[in-house]
Amino acid sequence: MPTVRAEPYEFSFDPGHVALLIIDMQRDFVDPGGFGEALGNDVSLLRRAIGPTGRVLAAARKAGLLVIHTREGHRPDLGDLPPAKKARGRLATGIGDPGPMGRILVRGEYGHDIIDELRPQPGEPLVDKPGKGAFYATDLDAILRSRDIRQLIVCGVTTEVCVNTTVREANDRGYDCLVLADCVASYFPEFQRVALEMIKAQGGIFGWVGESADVLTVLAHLPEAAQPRAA
Ligand code: C5J
Repeated sequence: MPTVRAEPYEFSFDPGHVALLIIDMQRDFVDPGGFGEALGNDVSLLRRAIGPTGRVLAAARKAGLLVIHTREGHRPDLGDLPPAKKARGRLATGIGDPGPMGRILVRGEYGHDIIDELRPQPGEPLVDKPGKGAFYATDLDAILRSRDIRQLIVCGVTTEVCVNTTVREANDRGYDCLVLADCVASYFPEFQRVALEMIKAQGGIFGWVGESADVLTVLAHLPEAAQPRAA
């Protein structure tokens, strides 16, 4: 089995059973002029993850890995938006309200969609999630199990919120997660550091933390016979 340099120890890469999971690389979080920036955040901190994630995405596609994208958001009628989530933050302009890129975190709106740089290709599952975790109230687990996926390479935003929540959910369901430090990002440098520490602490209590360059090396050398079927 190929191994990837990682912490707390090397990650054994099981080529027939690994998928790439890209979490919430949505315009409203990542693009200038979106909801994230309107809240006063510096989106350049998130945008650092775009280049490395794009390279991992291209390599994963070339290697035939299953690629899954997620988006956080809600039905246009907001029927799946818990009142507590709507009220949180006491925002003048919050989820469901008209924002700089359409109604904020509402499915079908421009700001809710994935950024152009990482646009999903036809056939790549796109999982719409109403919560922070990608397993909550979605068919992600069914999609992964139907393809016998047991390992996830994780990219996306934000490290301490939707990435961490998803990795914890995945861990409880028996998946091994390798989180790529340069492919995940936070608006808060301290949270970025600590969120990654939490994943790899105590012998990898939630998973592994690695770097995209090491995964790119492994993906480039996958024997063709070992490659999983994308769909
Ligand atoms: C947040 C996310 N931060 N995708 N969402 O609200 O992490």
